[in-house]
Amino acid sequence: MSKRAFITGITGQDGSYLAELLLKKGYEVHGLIRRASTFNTSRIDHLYVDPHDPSAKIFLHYGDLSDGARLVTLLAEIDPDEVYNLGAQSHVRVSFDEPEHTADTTGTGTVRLLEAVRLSGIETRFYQASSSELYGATPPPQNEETPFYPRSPYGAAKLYSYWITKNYREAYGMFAVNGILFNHESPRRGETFVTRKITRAVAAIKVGRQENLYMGNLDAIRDWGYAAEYVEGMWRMLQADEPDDYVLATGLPCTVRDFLRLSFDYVGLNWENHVRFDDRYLRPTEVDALIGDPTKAREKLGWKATVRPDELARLMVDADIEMLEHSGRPWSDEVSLESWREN
Ligand code: NAP
Ligand code: G4F
Repeated sequence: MSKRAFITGITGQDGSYLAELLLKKGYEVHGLIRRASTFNTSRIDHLYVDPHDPSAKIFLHYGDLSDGARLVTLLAEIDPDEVYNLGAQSHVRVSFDEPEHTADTTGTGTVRLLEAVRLSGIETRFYQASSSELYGATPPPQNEETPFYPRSPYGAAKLYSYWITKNYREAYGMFAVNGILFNHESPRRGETFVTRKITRAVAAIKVGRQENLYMGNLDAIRDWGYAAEYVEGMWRMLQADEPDDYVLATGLPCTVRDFLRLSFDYVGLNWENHVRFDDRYLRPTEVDALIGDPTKAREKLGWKATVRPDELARLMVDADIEMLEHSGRPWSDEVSLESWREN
């Protein structure tokens, strides 16, 4: 019997990589998708098999983290061995515009799902997508012992989710863990997060379709890793003997300015000729520096990030150039990691 997993946020960056990973490992994968008037499954279309086909191992179910009753019904029906809660309003800047919605999805959504696990009476392991945004104003390096000080409605909602996950572990003996993940990116990254915004613009400028790129704070320091590697860490957390919380990070600092330079340099352009300032991209409160210490994940889970920010920038720029130049393919990161190392 293959294991069954349930993923909220399966249509997002991480959900798509996690679904891929679990299918490769022989899992039956069930994903929660939101009903939308347009298709919102482009990141997982390549994985989809018609459920009438007996070889189908991926199944999609309509639902929403705001709808607790639906979550109970679904979990009782699917009876998964593992639940990955990746669904969220995940954009920090947007959370200042939509604080209530962010609290409802990114915060209360987590307790709805935990309650659904409890009320449906299933035995399952639970992964919560916690975030380095929890550290907010606390200076780096940050590890599992570092105090939290969130700086946005998104960070505050994730803080609630972190604690409620821990509480269900302690109160009900649930195998529930927090993965405290530092920023991780890929060619599937949402287009308005800073790395992807930069690499898409570099591609467009390179092929002559764009002149300028408007940006906010270039001084922020982030610890940027490659998303495909981080989903392996999520899975490992649920295979451990005991439930615990782990930081996943590269440990390498990089400013937004550094990432601009790396991306523009790669195609032979000077970033300073194209980047302009626009205060609409500033946040009312900023997180200045996130640099993770992933020692615990390395020692206890054997997990390590291997892709450095310079490789990440090259990988994303190439994928965006290819997408612009010829592909009908929506996500062109089939390029193997190995071939990147050779370049
Ligand atoms: P993402 O690309 O923005 O994906 C978010 C997913 O959540 C999408 O599938 C989205 O569905 C779904 N979603 C949004 N609102 C929902 C709702 N009300 N009910 C059900 N599903 C909903 O995010 P990501 O980068 O993959 O990140 C995955 C998770 O890790 C998120 O919880 C994020 O906050 C957290 N995280 C991310 C990072 C990072 O650097 N990427 C770091 C730390 C933590 P639609 O496709 O329909 O919009
Ligand atoms: O790419 P960002 O929008 O990501 P941010 O705020 O670090 O959040 C991401 O990582 C978190 C983990 O630490 C996740 F929990 C969260 O879900 C999300 O995935 O911005 C990165 C930095 C910020 O300091 C921002 O102020 O880039 C700066 N920035 C400068 N100009 C910009 C821009 N960010 C965006 N999105 N757009 C700009 O034009």
